[in-house]
Amino acid sequence: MVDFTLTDEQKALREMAHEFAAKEIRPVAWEYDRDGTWPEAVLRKAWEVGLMNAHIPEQYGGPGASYLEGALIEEELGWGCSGIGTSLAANGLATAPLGLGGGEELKKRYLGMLTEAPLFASFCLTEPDAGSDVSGMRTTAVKRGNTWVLNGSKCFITNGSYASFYTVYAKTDRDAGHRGISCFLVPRDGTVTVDKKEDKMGQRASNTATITFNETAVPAGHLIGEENKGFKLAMMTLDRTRPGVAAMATGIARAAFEFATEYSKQRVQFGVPIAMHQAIQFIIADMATKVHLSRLATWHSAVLLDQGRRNTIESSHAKRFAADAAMEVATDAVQVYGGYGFIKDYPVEKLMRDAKIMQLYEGTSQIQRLVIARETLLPRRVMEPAAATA
Ligand code: COS
Repeated sequence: MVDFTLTDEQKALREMAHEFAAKEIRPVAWEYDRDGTWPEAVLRKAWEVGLMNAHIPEQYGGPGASYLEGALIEEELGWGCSGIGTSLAANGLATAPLGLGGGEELKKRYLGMLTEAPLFASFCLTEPDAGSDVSGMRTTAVKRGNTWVLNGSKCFITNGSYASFYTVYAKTDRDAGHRGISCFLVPRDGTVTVDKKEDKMGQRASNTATITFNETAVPAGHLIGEENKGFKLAMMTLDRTRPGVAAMATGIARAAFEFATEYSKQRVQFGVPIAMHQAIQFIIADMATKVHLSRLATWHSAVLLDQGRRNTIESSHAKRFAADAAMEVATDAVQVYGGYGFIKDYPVEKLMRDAKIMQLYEGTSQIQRLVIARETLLPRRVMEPAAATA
């Protein structure tokens, strides 16, 4: 049966996330954007009300929200401010590989750490010379006795400056391409250097840093999943997190659509509100359609995970469509505002800057198309294990 009706609990969760976004995020979002500062007070409050780490299962102290529920939260946070939303969601990305492949001790300790205090973790995949091409990474991990020793640098790491631990991908067999990558849990210690906080175009409230590992040793038990199986773990992680990114993009698009709609009812040109002109009505109509379809694609990709099914193509559909739609809708919102849209005193220029990253992070729109094309032309037959909740 196909049914998009939310349960009363899901509606209440969405309402709670919306209230938080309206009362705690919106009033300060433009200030944090201007200053590019870490929104610590907001993040702490979000942690207290349970809007961080929603994905962590109950046995590790989290609420164990479903992927659909996670998407409901992320759309509201994205509506409030996607920079702050990204900071709030990044623990989900960092801990997804841990939930999928981590040993019980590791999960207890590190998932538990995030639910006991408002702490952060980061996902370390991208390198200066290995963005879309994950297999090109140069960070290495070498086994020495009972430890793994990591060396290398990761860039564009969300929450990197504030993370207490990192999930890090490294080459454990340099000559084996994607079959020579493994994933490790790396606590922050004296051998981990954090630098180069990026000065970004948008999502300026989120922290983005470079992390360097210099002879960083972790116990053998910190290997997540199997040795040399890290690439698949990364792909399975992205299957699980792209619905959340699509939800965040839907939130940006919805915010831009709402601002533009309201403005079009108030702005008078040629003697009538511009909403009376068909030129504007058609822009508003296309915005409404894009928000609606972004949400539908997002929910579908999340629900498949909740049913324990593979969602690779659906999560790429959702991420690609919602990210491109957010960019288009935010750009059109600026168009509806006319010259005022270009001015920082008005809200939509921030949304246009924020939307851009949605087409870039967690796989560019071109990478999503690549995945969609491969899944269409040459579908993988291997069934992955049922989705874990983290
Ligand atoms: N789930 C499980 N396994 C997957 C998978 C998925 N979604 N996608 C691919 N795999 C497996 C393949 O089945 C293949 O397995 P074998 O080793 O058994 O053959 C292996 O992984 C390699 O797959 P593929 O040949 O498709 O890998 P490519 O190197 O061509 O890369 C892309 C594929 C480009 C899609 C991948 O590198 C990618 O997603 N890049 C973008 C990374 C990204 O999003 N970065 C953003 C930063 S992270 S915030």
